Amino acid sequence: MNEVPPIPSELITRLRAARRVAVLTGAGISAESGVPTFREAQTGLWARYNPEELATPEAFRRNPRLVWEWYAWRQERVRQAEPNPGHYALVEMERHLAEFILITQNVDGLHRRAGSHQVLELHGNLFRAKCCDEDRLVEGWPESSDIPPRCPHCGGLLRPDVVWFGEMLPAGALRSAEQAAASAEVFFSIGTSSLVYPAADLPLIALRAGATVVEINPQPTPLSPQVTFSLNGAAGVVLPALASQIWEIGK
Ligand code: BV8
Ligand code: ZN
Repeated sequence: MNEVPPIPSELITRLRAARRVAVLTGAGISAESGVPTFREAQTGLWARYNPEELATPEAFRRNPRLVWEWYAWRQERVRQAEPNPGHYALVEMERHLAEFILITQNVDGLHRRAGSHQVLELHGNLFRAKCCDEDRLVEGWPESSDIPPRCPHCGGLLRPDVVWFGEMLPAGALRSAEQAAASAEVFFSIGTSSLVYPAADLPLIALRAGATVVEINPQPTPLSPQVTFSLNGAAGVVLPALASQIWEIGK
C-alpha cells in the first residue's frame, strides 16, 4: 500500500497546464491519520452497529443518546488524529493553482486543520451541533448530565450538524460543488467508495463536461471504469508524489 504507483506523464502535463482543479475527498484521505473510514468495521462497543443505520434521523429519534455518544466517540478519535501528508499535499495544490476547490464528504474537519481554505463540507462537521427544533447552530451549552444536551435557547434536543441518510445536503455547498465539477479542467476523486449520492455524481458531472478525471484509491470503485486516470495507491503516498512531480517540491 505504501509504494507510489506510476504517475502517467500525460497527467503531469495536464496538471502543469491546468488552471481550474476540483477535488472530492472521502473517508479514505483520513485513513492514514488513523481515523477509521466510514464503512470499515467499527471497533469496541460500536462493533455491533452499522454506521449506515446510526447515521439516520430514525436512529436518532429511536435512541438519541446512543447516536449522540457515537458522534462523541468519533469526535474523540478525530481529536487524537493529525492531518496526514495527503491532506498537506492538497494544501500545496491549493497554493499553486489559480482556481482550486476542495469538496469533502468528510465530517472530521482535517482539511481545514491541515491549512486548506477553499473547502466545501457536503456532509457537515462532527464538531458542530444544532438544535433539532430551531434548526440553528448552537456554539455552547451549560454543563449537564443530559445526553444529548439541550438547546440553551429553547430547550430542544441538540444533534450533530451532519447530514444523515435521507437528509438534504446544504443547498449552497452542493450547488457550488456541482458548478466546480462542471467547470474544472481536472477533477480528482480521492479516498471515496463512490457509493453515496449526490456526492458520487460530482465526478460524473466533471466527465460529462470534458474534464480529466483522476481517481486515487487503493481499491477499485464503481467510478474506476469511467475515469481518465486511476492511481491505485494510498492518498498519503500518491498525493505528495504527484505534488512534487508537478511543482518540483522538495527536489
Ligand atoms: C439524499 C455524514 C435525498 C454522517 C454521510 C439509491 C440510489 C442512489 C441514492 C440513494 C439510494 N438509496 C438511498 C439513496 C440516497 C443516499 C445514498 O446515496 N445512499 C447510498 C448508500 C446508496 N444518500 C442520501 O441519503 C443523501 N441525501 O440523497 O437526500 C433527498 C431527496 C429529497 C428529499 C430528502 C432527501 C445524504 C448522504 C449523506 C449521508 N451522510 N455522512 C456521518 O459521517 O456520520 S455519508 C457517509 O458516506 C460518510 O460521511 C462518507 O462521507 C460517505 C461516503 O463514504 P466514503 O467517504 O466513500 O467512505 P467509505 O468508508 O465508504 O470508503 C472509503 C474509501 O477510501 C474506500 O474506497 C477505500 O478503498 C478508500 N481508502 C482507504 N484507505 C485509503 C483510501 N483511499 C485513499 N487512501 C487511503 N489510504
Ligand atoms: Zn433551540
